[in-house]
Amino acid sequence: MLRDFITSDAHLFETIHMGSVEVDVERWRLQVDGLVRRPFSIGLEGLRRLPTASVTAFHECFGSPLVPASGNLLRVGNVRWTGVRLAVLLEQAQLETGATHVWSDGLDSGEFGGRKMNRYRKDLPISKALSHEVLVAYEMNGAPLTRERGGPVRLIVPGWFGTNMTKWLCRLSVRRRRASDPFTTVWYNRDMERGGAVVREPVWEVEPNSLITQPAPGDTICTDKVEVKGWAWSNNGVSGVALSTDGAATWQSAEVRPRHEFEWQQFAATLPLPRRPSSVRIIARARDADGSIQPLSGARNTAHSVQIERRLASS
Ligand SMILES: Nc1nc2c(c(=O)[nH]1)N[C@H]1C(S)=C(S)[C@@H](COP(=O)(O)O)O[C@H]1N2
Ligand SMILES: [Mo]
Repeated sequence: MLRDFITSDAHLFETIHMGSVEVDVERWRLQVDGLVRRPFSIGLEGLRRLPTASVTAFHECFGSPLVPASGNLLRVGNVRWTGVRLAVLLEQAQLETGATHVWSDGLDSGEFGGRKMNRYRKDLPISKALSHEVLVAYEMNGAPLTRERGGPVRLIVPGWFGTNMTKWLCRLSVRRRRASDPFTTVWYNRDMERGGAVVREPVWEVEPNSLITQPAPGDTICTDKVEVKGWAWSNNGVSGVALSTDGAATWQSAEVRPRHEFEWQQFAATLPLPRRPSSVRIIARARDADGSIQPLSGARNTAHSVQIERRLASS
């Protein structure tokens, strides 16, 4: 289902914590306030009159914030978003000095993880909020955002986990601290190793990850070579993908397409297969621009593998 460069709406995962929202587009306004000189609100027509920006970006769900992942969920796709740069709206509002975060609110309310909430609230540091790739989007893959995708308008934070991309967006508020709400402080934080120390960090930047799309699991190959293809992605871009057919003893480098914008990158290689009939497990492992490599087990970005059957051609 994920062989195409652009993932169709039908093939893209969906994550909704508390229930989707039917928004009355005629009455919907986005409020921009907080530490700004000129707070304002804007409707959908107003947003559409502002300069349009688009970005192609991989889109990945972190997984459940209640149950730590022990393996790769591969809740991922690659889509094109269109809307207005968040920086354009913040410029119009005129930031006050001391602003450090932008809080984003979604209109959904309900219960999750034993807590009752009347909004979905996330936050971004101001440096990311002002980056040119961050959008207040009203289209996905050239079509208006559907209700399930967070229409009419959602936040898009390319390179960062899906949880940061607030759907049914209704308010952007500029602040001088992080939001102390369940989705920013109780959930979606994790311990990361940084220079030898363990640091608790928000679930922001996506680490290297990859997915084999060809061959498919269980495919039968009757030649002594197999063509392997797939996608690799990471917040800061993937610099290499290595493939193994001998249980991670030896690795062969794949060709990796250079990255444009925040899109996922195709990798491809032709691997030799044993001469005798056997089961072969192909493992793929991506390395990002900082040299960080996918682990072989136990992590949410565990290297993906596909098992195929090497057979002899019937004569
Ligand atoms: N308002 C709101 N925004 C939300 C969510 C939500 O539950 N409510 N889920 C988040 C999570 S965890 C992910 S992974 C993405 C999923 O976006 P998608 O369903 O369009 O793939 O939306 C994010 N934005
Ligand atoms: Mo998610």
